[in-house]
Amino acid sequence: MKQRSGSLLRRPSVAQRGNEVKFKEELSSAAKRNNSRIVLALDLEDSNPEELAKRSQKVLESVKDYVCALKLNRQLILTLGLRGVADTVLKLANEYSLPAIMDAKLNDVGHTNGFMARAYFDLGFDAIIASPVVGWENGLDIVFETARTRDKAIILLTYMSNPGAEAFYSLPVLQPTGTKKPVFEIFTDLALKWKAHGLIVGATKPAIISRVRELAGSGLPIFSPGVGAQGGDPRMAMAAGSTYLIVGRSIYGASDCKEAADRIRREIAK
Ligand code: O7E
Repeated sequence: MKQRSGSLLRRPSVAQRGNEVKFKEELSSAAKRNNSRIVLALDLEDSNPEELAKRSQKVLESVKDYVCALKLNRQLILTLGLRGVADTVLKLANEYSLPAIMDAKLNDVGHTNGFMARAYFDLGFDAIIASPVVGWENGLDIVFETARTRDKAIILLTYMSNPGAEAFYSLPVLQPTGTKKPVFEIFTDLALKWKAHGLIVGATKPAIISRVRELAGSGLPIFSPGVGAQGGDPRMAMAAGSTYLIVGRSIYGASDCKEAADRIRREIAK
C-alpha cells in the first residue's frame, strides 16, 4: 500500500525537486511492476450509487495487476459524490499502489479552478487534467501553484480524440512573427513553459501524437485516450510516441475485464 504522507516526509523539498512529482514516480513504478502502460478510465454508469460503487470496485480489483493508474471522470463523481468516491475506488487504488487521475478538464477562472483543484487533491487524487484554453493569469496559475505545494501533477489537454476536435485543435493561429501555428502546437509549447507533467493527445490521431512528441521531447509523458471503442489503434498510438493509453469501455465493458486489459497490454508490448 502507498505511504502517501510518510513518503512525503522522506522526499526532497518542493524547491529541490524541480518538476519531479510523486505522481511521475508512482506511475512509472506501477507501469514497471505491472508491465503495463494502461490507465484505466473507470466511467461506469449506474443510477444506483451502491451498485455503481460495487461494480466499479469489482472492475478495479480484477484489473489491478494489468494497469498502471486509474482515471476518473464525472460518471463516478456525480453519482457517488466526492466522499463516496474517496471511500470506495480511491481507497482501493491507494491499496493497490495505483496513482489516481481526476479528469476534471479544469477550464474556469482562477478562484474556481483553485477551489476544484484543492477539493480533488485533498480527496486523494494525485493528478488533475486541465485545459490550457483558459490561459495562465488568473486561470491555470493557481492550479499549478496548488499542485506544486502539494507535490501533485497537472496534465494538459492538448488534442482531443473525437472527430470534431480537429475544428479547434488544428486551427492555425497567426503568430507575432507572421507565421501560423495550430492550436495544439501552441498548447504543447505552453505545457513546456508551464512545466506540466503530461499531455493528453487522442490515440485516434497518430500523426498529431508524432508531432507533439517531436515538439515536447522525450521527457514529457503523452496520455492517449480513444483506443478501441473510439477507433484508435493501441499499437499505432504507442509507435507514434504515446507513453500511456487511457482505456475505458474496451476494458470495463468486456465480459472478462482482466482478459481485455491483458490483451491490450500484450498488444502494445509487442
Ligand atoms: O472511449 P473510452 O471508453 O476508452 O474512454 C476514454 C476516456 O478518455 C473517457 O474517460 C473520456 O472522457 C476520456 N477522453 C477521451 O475519450 N478523449 C479525449 O480527447 C480526452 C479524454 C480524457 O481523458 O480527457 C482528459 C482531458
